[in-house]
Amino acid sequence: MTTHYPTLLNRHPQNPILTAADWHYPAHTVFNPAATLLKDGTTLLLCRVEDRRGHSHLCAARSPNGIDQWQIDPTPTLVPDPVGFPEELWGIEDPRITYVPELDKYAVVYTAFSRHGPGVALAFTQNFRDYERVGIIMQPEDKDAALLPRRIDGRWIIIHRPVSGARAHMWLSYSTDLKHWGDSRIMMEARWGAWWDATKIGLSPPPIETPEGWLVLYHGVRHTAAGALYRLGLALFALDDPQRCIKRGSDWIFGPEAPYEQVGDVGYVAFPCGYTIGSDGDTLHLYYGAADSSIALAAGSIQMLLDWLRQQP
Ligand code: BMA
Repeated sequence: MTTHYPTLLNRHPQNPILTAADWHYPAHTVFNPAATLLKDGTTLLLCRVEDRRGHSHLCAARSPNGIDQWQIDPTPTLVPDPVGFPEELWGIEDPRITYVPELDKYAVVYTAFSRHGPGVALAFTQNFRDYERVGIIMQPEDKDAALLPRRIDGRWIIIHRPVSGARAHMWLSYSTDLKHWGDSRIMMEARWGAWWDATKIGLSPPPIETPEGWLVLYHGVRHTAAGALYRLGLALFALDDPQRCIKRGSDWIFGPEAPYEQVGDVGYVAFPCGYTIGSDGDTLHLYYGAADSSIALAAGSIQMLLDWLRQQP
């Protein structure tokens, strides 16, 4: 698409970088992956895999360069456990990974699809093979959650997205033990009317910690006569108080414009759940689900995202 708007995130020419055809066992679609860089420099994606029942589980894919040569687990990595955790009855979806230095563990926050709707669940892992489940931490309807990597003023913070009536905003909740959450506060509201992010917004990947604040990529859902359009925007929150929004961009910065984002099980969806940061400390590798069907990669500069945000009205 020709445009005079700046391109802040560049699609990788090999997109989509992963599809169900790469899997070693029957998979209908693979999308909405969480991402992290392991200590040895390997990129790990925890991919949402949907089967032909419509239920999802998570499967890890590892690559030395984050682009290709993916080693995909031969069997599902994290499968729903509806006996021990009834909230996982209809699958687990859309993970977000946060490495927590205090625990030397990765927190995986995911959507547990219960009989009563989607809620937020938490598990910890050190190796992406063995998981300790905390279980459901936010009852339905709630999703799009991620943990911040450290305590602030002694408390852990989770960002999540409960639905209230027809509207859905981003909230923050606090905990001292990572199991019991409360003191919930609105972090950022969906806009109204014609806005690209009217009515329903949600966190995309976990916030990016920068010297200027927590850089948050969030998705906005625009309902049109043709269906929903998922696009991405930016906002910055105070490092010592993530409830405080320093700046919110007006324009969306990334939307479903490539064919693989427009055509699939759910067309016109670009849905990132994870990123890695390059060795220069600035290059953002954003991993996203394309049209609820495949996995794609886009790259940008964190500094350029911050500069763009600063220039927004
Ligand atoms: C959202 C989430 C995502 C999905 C998107 C588009 O509500 O459920 O898993 O990618 O819808 O279908």
